[in-house]
Amino acid sequence: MTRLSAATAGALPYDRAVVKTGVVHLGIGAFHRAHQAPVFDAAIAAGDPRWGIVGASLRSAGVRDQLAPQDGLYTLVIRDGADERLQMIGAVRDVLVAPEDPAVLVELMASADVHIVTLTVTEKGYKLDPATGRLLTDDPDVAADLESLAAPRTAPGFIVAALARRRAAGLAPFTAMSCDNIPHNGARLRDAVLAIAAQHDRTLADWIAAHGAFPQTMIDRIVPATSLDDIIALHDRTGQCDQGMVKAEPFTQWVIEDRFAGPRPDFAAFGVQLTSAVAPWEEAKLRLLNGAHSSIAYLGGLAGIDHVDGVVALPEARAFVEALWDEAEATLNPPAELDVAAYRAALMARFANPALQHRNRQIAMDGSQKLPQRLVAPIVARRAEGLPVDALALGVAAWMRWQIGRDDAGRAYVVDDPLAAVTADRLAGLDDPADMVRALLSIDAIFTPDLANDTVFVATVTRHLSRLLSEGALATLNAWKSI
Ligand code: CS2
Repeated sequence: MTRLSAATAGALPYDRAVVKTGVVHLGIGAFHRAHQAPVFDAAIAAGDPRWGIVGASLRSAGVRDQLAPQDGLYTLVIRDGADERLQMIGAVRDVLVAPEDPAVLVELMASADVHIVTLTVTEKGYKLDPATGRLLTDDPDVAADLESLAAPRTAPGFIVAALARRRAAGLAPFTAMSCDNIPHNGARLRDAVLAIAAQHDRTLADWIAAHGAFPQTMIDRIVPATSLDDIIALHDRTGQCDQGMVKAEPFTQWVIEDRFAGPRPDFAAFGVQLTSAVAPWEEAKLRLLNGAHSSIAYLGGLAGIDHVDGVVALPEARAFVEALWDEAEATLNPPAELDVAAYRAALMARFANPALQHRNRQIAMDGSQKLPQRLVAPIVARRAEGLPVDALALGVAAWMRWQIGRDDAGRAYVVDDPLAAVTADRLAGLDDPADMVRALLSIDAIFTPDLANDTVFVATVTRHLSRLLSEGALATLNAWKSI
């Protein structure tokens, strides 16, 4: 079987030999390869070779082992129903596995050619309490980085160590750009970095605060995990085995706060929106797209439906999603350029794309980290106005039901979440829905004390959870209109 590599790939539209490493990406999973990397690739192809990427994995060697034999090359497979488009991406020059040699990564991030450090480390990678934004000082990796940065363990720790070296070398800081789905991602990253820096050297923290740049971003592209079937299908089509391939929908959007510490590509030329106000974009995307996604994932997962498109194929599920969007939309202050009605219609079509095979269980992961910005925030906003939250509360109830670890047919699954032990502990021995709701609402990393005491909200969630437990997710959706 022929493996994709520089020797077997067709010609790229640029000479890889002259490409420099201008970007270090922390957390090089499928999302980076399908979202930011194609933009840097386009910049290189347009004649600016400064924007090659070295990716780093902060935990496992999986991506390095996929990409190293392929000289960093991989195919972006863009799927829209029956249409499929292939794009070879050559921007990734190398992949480092941080724990194997943390110093090598720090040294690279401290080099003069590197101007931007991007991150997709998922919500939990920022080591911040999702509800309060405080650094999780009890986390062993955070504690280690607070003790010493000789061999950093966390993404913010690596950034602090590299910025310290840049400062000592008389270099400007790089721009540190979070590309994760967390609200105010730039400010959160900055908070985590400054908290760790201040522990080591107050003057370093001051220098970062004065000269560093942590732009806020909104990132959007549906990028389901690659399956073995995807790799086989691509092989059947191209005759080459590409273990680093990623698949995505055609839609892609990247909104970046125009705040950089140094050079950047001509982002606007490659479809990226630069703006002074990212928050309204981010809030709309988190509450509409991601809020619906999580709710679909838990309800669909409980009903034994594997993929998102299978859920939105059900008219009752669509009705529920529309109701959820009605509720969420009323909490938004959308940017003038965003036509919310058109956005909603396009979103439903994106969810319905049958070629993506986006697994509900993938989206169900890490719910404790996702719920606050996706569902809890719009619920808090509505309840502050005394408004009902029927649909949003069903999303929360479905998440609660999901924590039990068995679907409606009794099939067991692993609750993949950093707080799984906490939710399991709170639910232990309970079977009354009202008790279960009370127990889970008291987790203040997810919910606010006000919500836990809001009798309307508590009653609505309890009603939904009772029905989910007694009749299952499909029946609950079926009954949606009459609830
Ligand atoms: C999804 C997101 O897995 C999830 O939680 O909701 O990854 C979603 O696909 C992206 O945010 C789309 O931009």
